[in-house]
Amino acid sequence: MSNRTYTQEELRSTLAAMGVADATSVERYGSGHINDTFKVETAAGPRFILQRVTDAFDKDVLKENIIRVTDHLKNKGVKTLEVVAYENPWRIYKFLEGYESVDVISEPSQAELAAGAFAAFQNALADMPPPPLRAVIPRFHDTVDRLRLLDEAAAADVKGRRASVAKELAFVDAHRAEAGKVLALMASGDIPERITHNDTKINNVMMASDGSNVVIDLDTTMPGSALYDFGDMVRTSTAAAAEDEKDLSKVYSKKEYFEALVRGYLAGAKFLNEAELENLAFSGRLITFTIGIRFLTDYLAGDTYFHTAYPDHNLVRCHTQFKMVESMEAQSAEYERIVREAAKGM
Ligand code: ADP
Ligand code: GN1
Ligand code: MG
Repeated sequence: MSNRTYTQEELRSTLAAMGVADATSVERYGSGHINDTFKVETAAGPRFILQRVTDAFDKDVLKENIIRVTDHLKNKGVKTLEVVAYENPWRIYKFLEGYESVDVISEPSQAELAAGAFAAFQNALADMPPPPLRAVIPRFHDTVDRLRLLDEAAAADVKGRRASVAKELAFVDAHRAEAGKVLALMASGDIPERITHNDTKINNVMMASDGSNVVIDLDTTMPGSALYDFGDMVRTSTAAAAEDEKDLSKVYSKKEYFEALVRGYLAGAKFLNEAELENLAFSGRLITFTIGIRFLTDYLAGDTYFHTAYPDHNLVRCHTQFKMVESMEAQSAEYERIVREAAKGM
């Protein structure tokens, strides 16, 4: 689904058909990997985000989820995305004026704030009335299933890339044993299912200079584990460099960002049980490993899922993820200690 192109005419007629007839400019926007996102300026003044959602989602389920989640948050007085129009595969949101997202954190306070934002988001959705939100992509964070999909892509080898990724596949093999740990704890009931965001990448929280924030990219909000949300925060919010940094000496997990993240998350996520607390540090390694597997799978499959800007973009991203896993492994005793200390004060 990468890099679909659109004519201005197509974009403007889509907008007009959805009630925005006075667009003065429509430009690609942001650095999301999944949807096609555009910033829209209008003659009357208000700005909008126009998005075409990926074909990888079940779009009817997605629309229903987005409307239920944003309505629920709005009713609780939590600032959220405002849907202006939604006609699959397109939707229009109000532009969040005064808020910005970053791809890499530059100070610990941003990690603390983002973690608090996602904890508040989980708290606000804890009392969503039934029925449960349905999955837009089944088994989204199921690492064992992601390994199966990687094995399939490696066996099919549609682009003839397998021989060149022997080292990466060996890294995966060396980590297979840990893949099912959280799944087993969920199956036994030790780790509860909660409504979670499931894509807590740092650029999915918009921040304002006064410290207020809005959690965005609600596409994967559905039943999941708090550990997956925390893990993805560790993956992106503790990274010293961009997800596609080619110089791996710059890529590592920063302890002071991890400390800030734990502080921010535990201050808000009072609901965590013992098994969740015990696995918080591990969840960072697990989700980072899982996303690395997904980038590698997409590389082998011919770059059909994540947006890419150049031919080996997904492989470069896989390398940063595996380097982050190694960095977290090297600091695992310290990371475990940080969580234990912070949990004492809960
Ligand atoms: P993707 O699923 O492809 O990541 P997102 O919904 O996260 O798409 O949007 C991509 C980027 O666009 C975000 O990281 C953010 O910078 C920007 N963005 C999305 N929605 C809004 C909005 N309502 N107002 C301002 N910026 C937005
Ligand atoms: C995607 O949509 P975006 O860019 O915020 C992906 C996440 C990955 C992330 C890796 C729906 O996030 O799961 O962790 O890329 N989202 C989806 O950067 O697959
Ligand atoms: Mg996003």
